[in-house]
Amino acid sequence: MDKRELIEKAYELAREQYKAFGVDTDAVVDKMNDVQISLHCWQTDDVGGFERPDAELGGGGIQVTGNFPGKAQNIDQMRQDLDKVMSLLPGKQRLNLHAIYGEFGGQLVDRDQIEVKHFQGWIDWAKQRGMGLDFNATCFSHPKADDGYTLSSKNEDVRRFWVEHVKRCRAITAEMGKQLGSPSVHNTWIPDGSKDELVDRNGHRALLKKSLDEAFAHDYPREFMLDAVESKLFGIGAEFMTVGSHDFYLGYAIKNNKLICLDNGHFHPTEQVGDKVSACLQFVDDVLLHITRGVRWDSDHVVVLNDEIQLIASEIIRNDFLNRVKIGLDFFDASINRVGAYVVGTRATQQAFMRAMLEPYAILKDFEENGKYFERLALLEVMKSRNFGAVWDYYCLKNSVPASDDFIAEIQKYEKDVLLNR
Ligand code: RNT
Ligand code: ZN
Repeated sequence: MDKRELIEKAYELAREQYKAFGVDTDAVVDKMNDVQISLHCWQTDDVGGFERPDAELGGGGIQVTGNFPGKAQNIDQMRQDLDKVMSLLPGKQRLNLHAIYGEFGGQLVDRDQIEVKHFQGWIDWAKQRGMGLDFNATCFSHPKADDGYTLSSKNEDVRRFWVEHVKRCRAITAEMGKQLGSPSVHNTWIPDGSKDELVDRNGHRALLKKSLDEAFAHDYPREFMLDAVESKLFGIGAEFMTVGSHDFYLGYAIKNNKLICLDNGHFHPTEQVGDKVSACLQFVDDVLLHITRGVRWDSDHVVVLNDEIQLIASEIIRNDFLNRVKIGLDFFDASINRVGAYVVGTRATQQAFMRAMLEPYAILKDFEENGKYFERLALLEVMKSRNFGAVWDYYCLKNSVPASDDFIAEIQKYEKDVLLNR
């Protein structure tokens, strides 16, 4: 039997098995089109950016480790990698850019000077591919971020500089959304915090609120852009206190009708972002996710299909929240083939959503509401061993992308032909 026949046969059997649980696998394969993932461009170059040649991630408590060969060193290489990644992913994705990834034409354009023209190339590139774009202010890896504070800085010049940067980033984001006909999300994350005892927490938080109010003063139509704010528990070098904590940003988002960005590396390890989705969505219209894998800390390992990611996806699907949750990725690993890392992490995220869709939710909910808790637990366990891989492979086949492990050989070839020649 050839591979295609094997996948189709396995799918037919899986379809019958799932049908017995009241799950329509054909509908699931179609519904997967609604899961649009915003690909974080920074996995291709370790959050370096193109402001300066050989730029490296600096400061802000985020770190990339490893030096696997073949990192994208310019925009062409990054686009080549992104196209390769997308060719190995089923479904349709968006692209998530940071402000340091503009086309600056070899000039040093400071962050308070960036304009739409520096991103027009990306907009055109996305348009050709029928993709939406998302955007992020880059409030780190910059001399004006070196003392640990940006939007909450007590140095008025520094604070104003970052306010101007965020304002410009929002204008660029709105233009992206306008030209591409799909709202672009602008996310603000800042590294601000203190390594050690800080006595004026309130002062910095008041400054952050003031800066956000200034930077967000201009209202853009929702069909062009949406603002998100990203909280964090701590970062390296900001262990003692982080200005933009979850309480701070959730409050800000609720009061100002913004999106709260939940990065699952940004909480205490026993806290689950999956549990926060339905809590936040009682009070904000939309949530932005940064899907990642923290290993002991916010290490941004490549996402794998683990319980944490599954709960996030399951909560979204169980409650039909797909239209209120924007799905972004945020991991960066330079110790293995970056394109391979990208594909593994994105596929794992997609798979979590597919598994969530294959859950017999109506039956489980019925057990729950009738106090049948053994039955609920048992069925959840049984579903773990159903043949979800057969449905996944069929979905890949239908999307003309490699199924099963076939993408590994493709990436090995790309490594040999492209990455190792850089
Ligand atoms: C940092 C935040 C932030 C960044 C990216 C590069 O802790 O998670 O989202 O990782 O913006
Ligand atoms: Zn993040």
